[in-house]
Amino acid sequence: MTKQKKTLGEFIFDNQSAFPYSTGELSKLINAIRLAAKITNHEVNKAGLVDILGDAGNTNIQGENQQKLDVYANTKFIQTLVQRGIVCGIASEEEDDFIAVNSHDGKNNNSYVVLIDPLDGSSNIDVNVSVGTIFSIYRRISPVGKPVEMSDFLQPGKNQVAAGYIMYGTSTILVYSTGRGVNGFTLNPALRTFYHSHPNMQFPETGSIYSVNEGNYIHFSKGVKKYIKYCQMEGGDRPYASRYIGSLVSDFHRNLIKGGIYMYPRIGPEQKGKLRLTYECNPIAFLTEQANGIATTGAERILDVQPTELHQREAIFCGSRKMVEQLMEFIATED
Ligand code: P6P
Repeated sequence: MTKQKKTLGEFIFDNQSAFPYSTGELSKLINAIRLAAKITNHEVNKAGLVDILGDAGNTNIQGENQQKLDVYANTKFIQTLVQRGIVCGIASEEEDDFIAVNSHDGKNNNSYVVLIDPLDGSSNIDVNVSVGTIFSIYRRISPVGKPVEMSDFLQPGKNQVAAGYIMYGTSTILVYSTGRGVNGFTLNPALRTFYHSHPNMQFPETGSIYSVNEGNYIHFSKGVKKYIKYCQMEGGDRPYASRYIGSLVSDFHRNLIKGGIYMYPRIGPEQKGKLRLTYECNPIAFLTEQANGIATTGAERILDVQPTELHQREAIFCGSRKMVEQLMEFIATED
């Protein structure tokens, strides 16, 4: 008889004692994210239906005012985290400023802050492409009991205590790390339970998939252009494939399993990246390194970057170790 896979709840409980601050607060936080993921998944999966019904007088299937799904996801993740009184602050792509969360007793004894991209790639919803939620967790650095401060959210990514994503795709999977490897949990929709489907996820040391929006090619640096031509078999017989979904979580998840590199270089006149450092690049970089890959801005390790603004953008190149190292060789010689 095949051994039944552990549920996410059992996994969290079994690993709680191994975590240095095993007060159970982090476990409660991951459990809150699990619940918010189920709520969001339920709504995202009806997106097509809701859109159709939404045309009938602008109401959705429950008769509520139809909300944009990314606003819906934002609301549900914030509500779930606030109601459980387990964080002292939340930052989100959908919120201009961070949200201070005071404990019910008015003091603020919680230790963690969470940064989220509630529904990354949401523009893909209406074409039925997978989208995802990305989350990043830090211990606060301001004094416990005092109001949370911006400095709590502007920590370098290497300070993260946990990070992960939920991908709402052909199946819904929650992938996360608390600094002891990467594990994936697939939702059984009938039982509304996440099961441990992907233990100890690791990037293959190399791969043959490169993910980049080649529509921006003319804006790339010489080194990045050289690497793309290298992938396209210039002077070689490498069987590379270009795979770009336009949904970070989906491209990253595929590359994590099959091997590959995801690139969003600096583009445009201000030569900024597109992705946000604090709630996209940092959690993805944390997972990358935990899965034995490399995540860089092209100039430095993503997790070493000192954020200065909550929504600042950064370039990101992440994935299989040998592929990123090859890219870095071109950047070193050509840029
Ligand atoms: P472009 C989605 O908007 C997103 O933030 C990522 O999920 C995705 O990888 C990227 O931007 C796509 O950007 O400019 O290629 O459409």
